[in-house]
Amino acid sequence: MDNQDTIAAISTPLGKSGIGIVRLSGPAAVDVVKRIFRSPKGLDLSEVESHTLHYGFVRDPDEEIDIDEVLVSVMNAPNTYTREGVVEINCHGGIVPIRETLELVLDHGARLAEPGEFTKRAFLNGRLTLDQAKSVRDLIESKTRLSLELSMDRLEGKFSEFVNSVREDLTSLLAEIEVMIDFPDYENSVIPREKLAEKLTELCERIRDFLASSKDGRILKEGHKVAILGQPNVGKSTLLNKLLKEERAIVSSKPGTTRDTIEAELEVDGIPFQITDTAGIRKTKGEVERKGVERAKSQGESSDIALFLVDSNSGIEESDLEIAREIDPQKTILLLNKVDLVNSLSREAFTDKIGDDWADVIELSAKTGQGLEDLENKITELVWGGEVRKDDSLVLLNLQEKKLLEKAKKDLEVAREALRRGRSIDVVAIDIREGRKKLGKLLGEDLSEEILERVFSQFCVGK
Ligand SMILES: Nc1nc2c(ncn2[C@@H]2O[C@H](COP(=O)(O)OP(=O)(O)OP(=O)(O)O)[C@@H](O)[C@H]2O)c(=O)[nH]1
Ligand SMILES: [Mg+2]
Repeated sequence: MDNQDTIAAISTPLGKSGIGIVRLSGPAAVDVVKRIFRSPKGLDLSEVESHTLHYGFVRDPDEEIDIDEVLVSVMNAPNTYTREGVVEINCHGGIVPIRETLELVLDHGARLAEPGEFTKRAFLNGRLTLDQAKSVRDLIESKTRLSLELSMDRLEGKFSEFVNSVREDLTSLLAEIEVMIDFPDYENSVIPREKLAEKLTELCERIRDFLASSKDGRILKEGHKVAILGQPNVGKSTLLNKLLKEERAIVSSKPGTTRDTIEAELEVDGIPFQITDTAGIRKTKGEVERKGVERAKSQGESSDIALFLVDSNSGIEESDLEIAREIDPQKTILLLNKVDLVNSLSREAFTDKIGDDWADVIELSAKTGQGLEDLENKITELVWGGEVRKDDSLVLLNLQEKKLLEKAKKDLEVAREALRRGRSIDVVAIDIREGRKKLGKLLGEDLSEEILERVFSQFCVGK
């Protein structure tokens, strides 16, 4: 790996804000920036104290024109993200000057960074474990505050900490086993087989609990599924639009307006949701409509939370009862919609007929927004009250890591089984070593260059 060159990239997304950072890392970072920086005070960037911020202009030295008014931060090795010299140029003038600034540093000695190369250098220079490096990716991609916090937890090493501690335990267990293998006659060296099996069981349980907590982490990142269900024309699409605060779905007084499901992302109190508006469910004749209705039903089944709308003006109808039979009341909020209309019936008129063991019953007007806050509160309450809590051990696991952890657990289970069946200790040791190796892999040990490339190329350029 040649880390002698200096890399550069735009390290902020090119959004509308017009503020962006061009970041450089490598031994020549300061020298490169010096060539294109003009300080009104005549400041020399190679003389300044590390980790300080300096005002000035990015200047094209050939054309002798100022490109942008900037703040430059200088961070000398090794106390930086990559452990190399890092300079960040904070541009203010919009996308064009940011691009021009990047081009200038590339013309004056820096090379364009590959995707994820900053993080890769941090990893290779021992600044981050592989796990932490991947967290940076999650951090970049995480959509809401809460999952951001979870990424932060992981960045602080909760995941590595856990894998490390299990691996340490396996290491000492193996050390004892090796003694048993090498000195079978030395009595003091023999650990009772039950004790070994017990220890393996304990480790398997720890991995299992950890995997369970990471499942919640996954949900938090992807969002809980919320399905809006109900007869045609009860106001499902109106509710979707109200929750999203935008006109996503078509609303009309004609029943059967929504023909297929509409999905959208929603954030309530920092929790991400994946919300689905469905076609109204009723007995149908048309083939197209029937398909939509079937999908609506299956949405109801696969969702974490269902919002079941009925029209508070028309009372409970046969189709409502039919839907009610299809869904789990525990995860369903019954919404008596259109309460803004004068003819809306009493709450009891509904619960008498359709039962009241719903997670909640809320009187709502999707049109005016009345009851909407109650609904949002209830949705978050269902999340917090249920299996998803922000727990210390929550981490974000990607699928590959989860699989590897599961396989390590499997190895330990096989070893325990071999112990039970009275197999020789040499055989038992093989699976324990195998499990330990997989945990090592999770920590970024014995990873081939090829795998590393793949992990890091998933990062955005500039990270
Ligand atoms: N007064 C009143 N009208 C509403 C309310 N919610 C929806 N409506 C009206 O009811 C009609 C149907 O609304 P939609 O949101 O299209 O109903 P939907 O359930 O999506 O209907 P389909 O897609 O056909 O299944 C529209 O005319 C809405 O303006 C409400 O809370 N109060
Ligand atoms: Mg609709």
